[in-house]
This record gives sequence, C-alpha cells and structure tokens, in this order.
Amino acid sequence: MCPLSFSSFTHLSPLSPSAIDANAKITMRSGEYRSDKDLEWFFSDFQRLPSIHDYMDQLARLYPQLATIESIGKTFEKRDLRIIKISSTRSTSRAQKRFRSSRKDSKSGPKKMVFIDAGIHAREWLAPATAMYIAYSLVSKYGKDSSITRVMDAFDFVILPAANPDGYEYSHTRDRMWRKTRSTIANSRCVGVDPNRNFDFHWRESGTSDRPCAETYAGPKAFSEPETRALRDYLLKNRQLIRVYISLHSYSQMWLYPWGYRRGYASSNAQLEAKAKAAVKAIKNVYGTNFKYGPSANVLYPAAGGSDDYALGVCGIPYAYTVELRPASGSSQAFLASPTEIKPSGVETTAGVVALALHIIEHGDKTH
Ligand code: 0X9
Ligand code: ZN
Repeated sequence: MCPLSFSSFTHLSPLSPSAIDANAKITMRSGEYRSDKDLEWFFSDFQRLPSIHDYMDQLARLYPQLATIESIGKTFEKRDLRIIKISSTRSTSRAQKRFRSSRKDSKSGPKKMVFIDAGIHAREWLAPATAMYIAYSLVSKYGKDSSITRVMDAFDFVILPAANPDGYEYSHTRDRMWRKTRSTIANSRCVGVDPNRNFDFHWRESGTSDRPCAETYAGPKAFSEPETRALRDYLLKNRQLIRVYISLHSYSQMWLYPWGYRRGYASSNAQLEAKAKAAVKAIKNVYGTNFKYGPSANVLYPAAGGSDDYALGVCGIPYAYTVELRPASGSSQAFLASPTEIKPSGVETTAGVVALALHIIEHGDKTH
C-alpha cells in the first residue's frame, strides 16, 4: 500500500566537550527541573507544537555553543516556522579561525550545510519527532561520538521540525488524518493545499489534483502557501551552502530522490543513489530495518511540485531526498505509528543522515 492511501572518540574538534555546560538545569513543560540527561523524556510521546518549540529553546539553552533558534517565516494562521541551527564552529575563537585560514589545506569560505525538514504533511507525526531526535543527538553527542563530531565539523545542520505547523496542530485537535495546510481557498468550502504539490517545478504536471477538496490539491497557484514560500526563500537564500536537503515524511521506509515529477533518472542519479545507499545501509545496521531507495516516481508514484524536486531542480542542491520513515509499506499502523517507534526511528534515521554526510566527506561526488 502506498503511503498516501493510508566508536571511539579520536577526532580533534574546535569545541571541546567540556566547553558545553552539560550540568545545566532546565525546566521542562511539566514544570519539573531536570538535567540534560532527562532530555530523552520528550521522545516518549508525540508532542504538540508549543512543546516542540519549547524543547528547541531548551536545546539552545543547554548547548549555546552549538545551537541557535530562528524563525524563517509565519504560517497562514501566523504560527512561527522555527529552525534550529546547529554549528560546531559557532564558538570558534579568533585565534582558531586565523589558524584555520592560514593553513594551506584549509578550504576557504563558509561551512556547507545539511538542511532537514519534517512535517510537511500534518498527519505524519513520526517525522517531526524524528527530526527533533536528530537535533537532540547532534547537540548531545558532539565531542563524544566520533562520526557525529566529524560530520558536524564538516557541515552545519539546519532543522525545521514542523514545516506545516497549522496542519500539525489541526491533526492533534480535530482530524488525525489531516495532511494539508490550513489556508482558505477562494470559492471553495474546502480548506488547505498539499504543500508537497505546491513547489514551482513542473507544478501540476503529475500526481496532483485541481480540486480544492482533494488530498493532493496543488493550490490555486505554485507557492500559494506561506509555508512553502518560507521554505523556498530559505533554500534559495542558502542554495550555495546547502549540499544536502532531506525532507522527512512517513510512511513506507524509503529513501527517495528526484525525480518525483516524472519517471526516469536525474542526470546525477549515480551520486544521488550512492548517498542513499550509504544511508540505507547504516539504517539497516542499527536494528535491521529495511529501507528501499530509488527515484521517487519510479519507486513510489509520479507526483509533481514536491520540495525535493525543487531543491535539486531549481536550487541546485545536489543531494536532495525525501525519506519515508517507519512503518514499512503495507503496515496497518500506517500514519499511526506508536510513540514507542519515536526513539528507534530517531536513532536509525540519525545513523542514516550521518552516514550520508560521511559519504560526502569521504567520497565527495564520487559514487563509491
Ligand atoms: O506524495 C508525497 O508527497 C510523498 N509521499 S507521502 O506519503 N509522505 O505523501 C512522496 C514525495 C516524493 N517526492 C516527490 N514526488 N517529489
Ligand atoms: Zn508526506
């Protein structure tokens, strides 16, 4: 059934682990004081948007040298679209910067970025939870886990865990199966646009609907939605820096890449495939979870106006992916994954993302 129908530390890093205040006390939404060891509490259930935003603040407060929070825009209902920027070089001293730029082998220019979003589709609750777990893992394991330290020293990570917060909240309060945004449509009683049909790349060419009441309504025009415009603007503004774009969805256990709008292969298919293969292998190594990989129109179905196609086709971001998380295709759980899946999904997806970034560090655009 398709998802739509239902090591040891050896690396020298610029920021020593001791520089991070691991003993800081934080206040959880429950009102209790907890140490950062209790940050895992958040992943015992699916959280509402204010909790997600609070938790982002907590991470930035606990790891000020690594994480900062920003809003990249507002939704139709005027909620913030918040990102967490995770950078190991934020606190690099002037002396370290001078040393780096004086080194003959140093690559000049700002650090490249990995951009991850989640929750483009409201009901896919495992995606925002998994994105938050990735953020948590990066900040809490920097300087402790050699692979995470290595990828964070090579890339800044920017994570937008709730890309469609109006829909996400609506799926908590009114309709658990809500997929779209919550914008009103002229001359229609139906609400909302499928954000993953609203990007301006071969817009409306396949797998979309012109009917406002449909689940895959492409919108009255491309980028009709403030949420997709905000994401577009951020990707365009940072297109030279972003090397990897990953959009987390559920479900089906697939690591997908362009094209989505038509069957066939992108000209960079070998590179896209090599990185997807590395990610899927790393996922399998954690708990044995099987992910398929391939161009999404071939593996899943043709659907135009998706964020991944826009990232590659318009922004020129070379490694653009849509990841369909747990459960497997055909599972009766479908979008209703149990909260007990959050942590395993978080752990295996983090392993996939880290392996993909490591593959770029080690092999660049080569395929092996
Ligand atoms: O249909 C979608 O938007 C995605 N599947 S989902 O079940 N999460 O809705 C797949 C999108 C793949 N990418 C493109 N078609 N561009
Ligand atoms: Zn989706």
